[in-house]
Amino acid sequence: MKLDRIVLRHLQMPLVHFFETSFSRTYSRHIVIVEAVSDGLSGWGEITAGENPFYNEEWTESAWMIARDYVAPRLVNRELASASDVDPLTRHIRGHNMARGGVEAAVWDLQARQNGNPLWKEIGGGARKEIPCGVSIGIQDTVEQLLGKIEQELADGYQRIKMKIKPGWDIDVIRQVRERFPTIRLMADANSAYTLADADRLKQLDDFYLMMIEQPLAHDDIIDHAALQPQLATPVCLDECIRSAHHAEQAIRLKAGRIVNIKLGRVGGFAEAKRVHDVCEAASVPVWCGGMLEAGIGRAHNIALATLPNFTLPGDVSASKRYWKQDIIVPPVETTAQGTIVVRDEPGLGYELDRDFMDHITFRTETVS
Ligand code: OSB
Ligand code: MG
Repeated sequence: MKLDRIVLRHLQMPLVHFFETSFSRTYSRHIVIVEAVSDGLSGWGEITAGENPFYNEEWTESAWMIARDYVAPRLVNRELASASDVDPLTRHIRGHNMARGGVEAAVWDLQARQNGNPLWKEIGGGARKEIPCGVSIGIQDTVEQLLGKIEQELADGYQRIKMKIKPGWDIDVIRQVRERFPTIRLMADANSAYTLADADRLKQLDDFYLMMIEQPLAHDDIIDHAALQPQLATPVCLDECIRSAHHAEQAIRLKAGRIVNIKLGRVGGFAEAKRVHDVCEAASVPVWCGGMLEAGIGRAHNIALATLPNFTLPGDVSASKRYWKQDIIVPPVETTAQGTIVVRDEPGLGYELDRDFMDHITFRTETVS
C-alpha cells in the first residue's frame, strides 16, 4: 500500500461532565484525528494525548507537531508492505508514542478497509464478541456526588467501578464507597500521586478488597513499584510506566505489579500493544484496555484491541454518552444491560464517521502529501 496523504484534524469537544484525576481537571478535549488516504480510501486514527503534558510528556500541540513533522513524512509516498511497517519506520522517534500510535492505528484501519475486514480481525483479535466494560470515575467535589455517580453506573450495568484517588481523596472516600457498595468490583487509580514513603498509607487500602490499585507511584518508575507490591495484598496494576513490551518484561521480572493496563497510544500503536499483550499473557499477567477520554475513533480502536485473548478484565472503554453529547461516529458506542459492548463486524473500525459533525468542530486541518 502507498499513502497518498495524511490529513491531521484538530477537534474541540466539550465533555458532558468534567473529568478530574490526581494531576488535573479536564472540561473540554482537544483531539487530533488522523486520516490516512490511499487510492481514494481513508483509514482513521485518534491521537490520545491530553491537553497538557501531565499524564505523560505528550499533549495536543506536541502530538500535532510530531505527527506532522516526523511521523507522517516517513510514511507518505512510500511503498508499505502492510500496516506492520509503520512501527519499525517510526520507532527511532524517541517518546511521543501517542503521536506515533494515532497514525499507526489509522493505517491499520485503512488496511482493514482495503481487505474488507473488521479491524479486530486485521490485528489478529476476535477472542470475544462482547467486551466487558467498567467505568473510570473522576475525583468529585463531594463524596455524595461520587456515590451518586457510582449508583448510576451500576444501574447502567457496568461490571466494575474505578475511582480516581489522590492524597486527601483516598482512604476515607474509599471507606465510604465500600460501606455503601460492599460487594461491587472496585478499584482505584492514583495516576502517580504517591511515593514509596506513602507505603503505610497505601497498605490501608488492603481493608477494602480492591481488585487493584493502578499506578500509585511515579509515572516512569518500575523499581519502587517492585518494592511496594510485596507490602500490599492489593494487586498493583501498571499504567503510565509501561510504554513498551520491554517495560512489561522488566516489570514482570521485578514483580512490580500483577496486572497491566494497556493503552494503544501510550505504547505507540497496535504492533507494540500486541507485543505487550503477548509478554503479559506468557507470564499469566491479565491485562485490560485503558482509556484516554477518547472520541469515537479511539473508542472503536480500543474495542478492537480488547478482543485479543488476554484482555480478560473489564476495561475503561465505555459508552460514548458518558463523555459526549454527540460523538463523531454513528452509531455512538453503546453498552448492553450486562455492561458489555458488542463488537461490530463492519470493515475497518466498524462505525460510520459523522463527517459533517467533525467539520463543524474542527479547529484546524493540515495535510502531509
Ligand atoms: O489513568 O487511566 C487513566 C483519563 C485520562 C488520563 C488518564 C487516565 C484516564 C482515565 C479515564 O482513567 C479512562 C476513560 O474513561 O477514558
Ligand atoms: Mg490510569
